[in-house]
Amino acid sequence: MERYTQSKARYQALGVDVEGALVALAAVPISIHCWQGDDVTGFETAAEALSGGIQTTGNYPGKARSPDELMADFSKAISLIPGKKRLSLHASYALTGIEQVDRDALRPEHFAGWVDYAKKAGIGLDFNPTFFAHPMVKDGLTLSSPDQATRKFWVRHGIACRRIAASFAKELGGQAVNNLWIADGFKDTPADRLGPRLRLKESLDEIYAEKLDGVVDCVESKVFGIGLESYTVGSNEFYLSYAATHPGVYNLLDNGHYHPTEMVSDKLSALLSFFDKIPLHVTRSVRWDSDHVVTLNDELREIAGEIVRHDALNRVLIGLDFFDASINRIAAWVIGARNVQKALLYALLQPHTQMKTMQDSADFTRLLMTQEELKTLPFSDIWEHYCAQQCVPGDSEWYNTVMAYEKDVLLARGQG
Ligand code: RNT
Ligand code: ZN
Repeated sequence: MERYTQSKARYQALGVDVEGALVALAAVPISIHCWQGDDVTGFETAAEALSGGIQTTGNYPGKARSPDELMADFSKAISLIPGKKRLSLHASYALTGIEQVDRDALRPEHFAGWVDYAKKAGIGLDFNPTFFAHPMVKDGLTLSSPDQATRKFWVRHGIACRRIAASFAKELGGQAVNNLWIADGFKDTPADRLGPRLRLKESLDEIYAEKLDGVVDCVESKVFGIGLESYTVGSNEFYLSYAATHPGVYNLLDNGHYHPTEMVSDKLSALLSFFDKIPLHVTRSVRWDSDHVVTLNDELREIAGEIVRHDALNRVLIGLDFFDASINRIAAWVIGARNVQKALLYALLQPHTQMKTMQDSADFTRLLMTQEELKTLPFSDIWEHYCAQQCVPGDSEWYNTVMAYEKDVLLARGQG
């Protein structure tokens, strides 16, 4: 407590409202993805191998094999993460029991178990249609397929998923993000780049035709995927243009989906100039869109800085998207989500108004000095205080809880 008081005084001397920062941070929801818990496997009985150029690597023991296991693991993870949490589901995590329901026939009732779970956990739900790992992916294409039956199947899936997201919003209150990502693309130089994009546009128009309350529709672009190196139908320009011309559809930014020196932190202010919301997938790409666990690196801090300094905490919808099968999966969730919280707190503990004034008066020397000296202020004292306030373990404490759970629960599951 004494350390907190002393450290708080140092921030306050710079004009930072520390107590206000903690209140603001506690109100920001982080949408945590279900798919870190089982390596993006899902529960479909006829599940296919992961496709679409995304991949999990590693075979750390104890992955969740059933809805009950995934729910238990997720509950363990969120008990160790401060702040407001949501759960982001994929359509492939439907709870259809022994019944086999194809993706175009999914209905809200197939997610009733998740809604019950969310109600008990006191969290909101977000959703993602699953356009990969399925026999109806034809020659690598879904919504942009030249085959009418294929394209229509996936349009039906898109429509079904929006209705499921709307049911989440209705059941749980507030809004539910429904994020559409497809892997459609080609390995080698296409003969026709326009045709698939026009078909995708037509499919999206069909999917978004129905007016639904409570759904935040999002489209997620990508630069390339493994096996799809030469062309991605849903590119950045395509979806950005689509969102800009279709009110109610938003352009989701995944920070693993751009050229390596292109930064999502720099894109936020551009989109904030035109959109009232920006959905995010926070991830970490190492050499490619590898979806490593999010670390507290410069770009994460810059993304958080942009959100905070433009007063956009309620306009940027923060979601996580990583999947590492080589380490304890609960620890992966906890490390990634706590890092996003840390980055936001770090950003909230900066004198942004003063720094903007330095920029506007061309006092760049003072600005650089301030930016650098902020880095060594006693951040961890404020963070530890926040964790205690939120009734979650501090930095050196949560790990033992995860290891005890691994020993008692995860290792008892065996492989498979
Ligand atoms: C893939 C996209 C997409 C997926 C999830 C599983 O590159 O980032 O968001 O990771 O839908
Ligand atoms: Zn993503």
